This record gives sequence, structure tokens and C-alpha cells, in this order.
Amino acid sequence: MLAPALLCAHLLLAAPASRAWPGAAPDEPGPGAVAAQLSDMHDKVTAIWQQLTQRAAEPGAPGSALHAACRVQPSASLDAAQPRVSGLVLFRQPAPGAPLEAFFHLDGFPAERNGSRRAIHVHRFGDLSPGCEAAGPHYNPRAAPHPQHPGDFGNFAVRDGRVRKHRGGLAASLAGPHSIVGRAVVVHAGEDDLGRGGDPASLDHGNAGRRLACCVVGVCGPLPWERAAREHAERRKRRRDSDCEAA
Ligand SMILES: *[C@@H]1O[C@H](CO)[C@@H](O)[C@H](O)[C@H]1NC(C)=O
Ligand SMILES: [Cu+2]
Ligand SMILES: [Zn+2]
Repeated sequence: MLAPALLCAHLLLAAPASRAWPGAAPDEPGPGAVAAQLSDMHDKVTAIWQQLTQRAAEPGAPGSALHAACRVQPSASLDAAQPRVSGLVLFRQPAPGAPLEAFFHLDGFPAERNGSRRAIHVHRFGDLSPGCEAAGPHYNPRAAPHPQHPGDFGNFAVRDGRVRKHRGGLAASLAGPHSIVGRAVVVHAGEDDLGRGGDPASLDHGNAGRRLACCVVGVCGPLPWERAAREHAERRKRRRDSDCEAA
């Protein structure tokens, strides 16, 4: 029972400081102030959680990074006309609270739509048995509009039916109260309008279209990430070499 007691003590101590919002009347915080307070409280809880869980490993020390994998499978509810997209999404976070990086390896997009862009997001639920619709809406723990959800990864260009992409600086986390572990990664048929669609749905899910494929994020060891990083480096080297030959 030590941890919850500690948490409460910290929150009580933190409360007076978090009331002083610039521009907010002291006794009637507006909706913006409430959102800011919630956000501030989340940051504090995350910090406390980190202190409680980082006894074993210092951040940045070898072996302290968090890893997760998501084995992408075609949605069980697809009709015959839809492409069967599958692949692997890998995540690495150097420490809880640090920015997340990810590899997106996907195959099975129609080759005739070369250069098309497809949205990928983290959705709320991890039960995908009836199809990717069961993943529910975007994972949105802070009640923010799209595309400010932690798992709004944006659009991915398809080349020759494939996505091979490394992204860094992602807002999602593999630890803490808003961890994406156990939730779903969903690959869409369409492009994310990134909140600029001009309709309410745009601020909800970006009008990214059908759900082609999905998977549940699960904790894993460092080996899949190391292999993907090696392959990524080799691909870049090959591309550099062929650019040199062309020049
Ligand atoms: C698809 O596009 C990429 C560049 O975006 C190009 O290198 C490749 O040759 C194209 N493939 C086809 C089949 O047109
Ligand atoms: Cu989505
Ligand atoms: Zn979103």
C-alpha cells in the first residue's frame, strides 16, 4: 500500500501550485484551465510513477529501454475486394516519459496505387477478433481533438505495395498511466486529413477510411528492434551507394 499513499501525498502537495493558471480567475477555472490542470496532473502522476518504477535501471543505461511489438494482420471483417495488409510495427522508448520511436514494416497494399498515403493510429481496445472495428475509437486519454491523440502517427507513403518507415519523436508511451500496451494499432485504407477536413469527424478520426489491418501492442525484448534497426541501416546504405553510382 506504500505506492498509492505516496501518490496521494504528492498530489496534495502539488495541488496548490497547479491552481495558478495565467489568466484564470482563482475561483472559476474555465474549460481550458481544467484541461490544463488535468494535463499537469497527468505529468506529475507520470513523474511519480517513474520514480517508483525506476529502482532497477537508470534511464539511458543499457537494458533499461522499453520495447513493444505489434504483428499486423488483415482485418477479419474485410471483404474480398480489400487488400490483405500485414507486417510488423516495433516500438522503442529509451525510458518512461521519453519520446517513442517506431519501425513500420507493412506489405500487401495494391501496387497500382503507388505513392498513396495511408493513416496509422493507436485505437482504444485490444480485442480484434471480430475485425479491426472492435478496436473502437482513437485512444484518447486526455480528451483531445484529433490529431493530438498520443497514437496519431499520421500518414505513410506506400511504395511498390510496401511501407518501410522509421519514425521518432512520437508522443505515445509504453509505460505509465497512458501506456499504449494492450491497445490496437490500426492501418487504414485512406489518408488522414489531420483535423483539416472541415467536418466534426475530422477532429475525431481524420476521415482515414476503412480499417484494413490491425494488431495489439505487446511488450517484447530488444532483439526484434535491433534486427529492424540493422536492416534499416543496411537499406539506407544501399540507397546511398546506388545514389553515388547514379551521380
Ligand atoms: C513506385 O514509386 C517509387 C518512388 O516513389 C518508384 O521508385 C518505383 O519505381 C515505383 N514503382 C512502380 C511500380 O511504379
Ligand atoms: Cu485509426
Ligand atoms: Zn486521432
